[in-house]
Amino acid sequence: MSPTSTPSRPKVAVVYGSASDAATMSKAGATLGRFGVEFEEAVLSAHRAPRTLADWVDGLRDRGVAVVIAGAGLAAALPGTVAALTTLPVIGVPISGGALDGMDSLLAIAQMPPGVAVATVGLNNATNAAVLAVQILAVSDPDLAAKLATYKDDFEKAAADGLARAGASA
Ligand code: RP5
Repeated sequence: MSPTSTPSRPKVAVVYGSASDAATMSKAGATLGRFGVEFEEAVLSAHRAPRTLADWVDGLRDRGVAVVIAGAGLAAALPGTVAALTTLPVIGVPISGGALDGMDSLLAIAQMPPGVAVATVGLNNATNAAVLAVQILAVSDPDLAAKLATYKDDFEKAAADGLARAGASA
């Protein structure tokens, strides 16, 4: 299958192996959107369409993409294959389902051979993949770094508010 969405200047590419992964991977897009990070999205299987995938990876830098988020289930070759084909950082999202319910994809994505790196997040955790992508971009983008600081502060505020409410009701 070919790319499903291409904005003018995407900073992140979100790719997944099947349309059946779309709901899980939509959390990546939602989080990138929250930070105002443009992204492109594609459905491409490393096993079913390897040549189309390689062509797509070849064009990433020219489109301005700096980070790839790749999600797949079962014998999840997609993140590792993308990492083999590019020097851009690749974040892998193992997706649950099938007879082994994600243990297969978790190990396939995490257990990369030395020299070909994939940063693997937890099962179905496309949100964290997006947060990590934003953190990578924020190394050279002070505005994004400020947004990340606010994002993390909000966790502290929520915890403090919870304690205050618990104290008030005691
Ligand atoms: C993987 O196989 C995909 O990433 C998906 O998680 C899984 C099942 O794909 P479908 O049979 O639903 O297309 O390659």
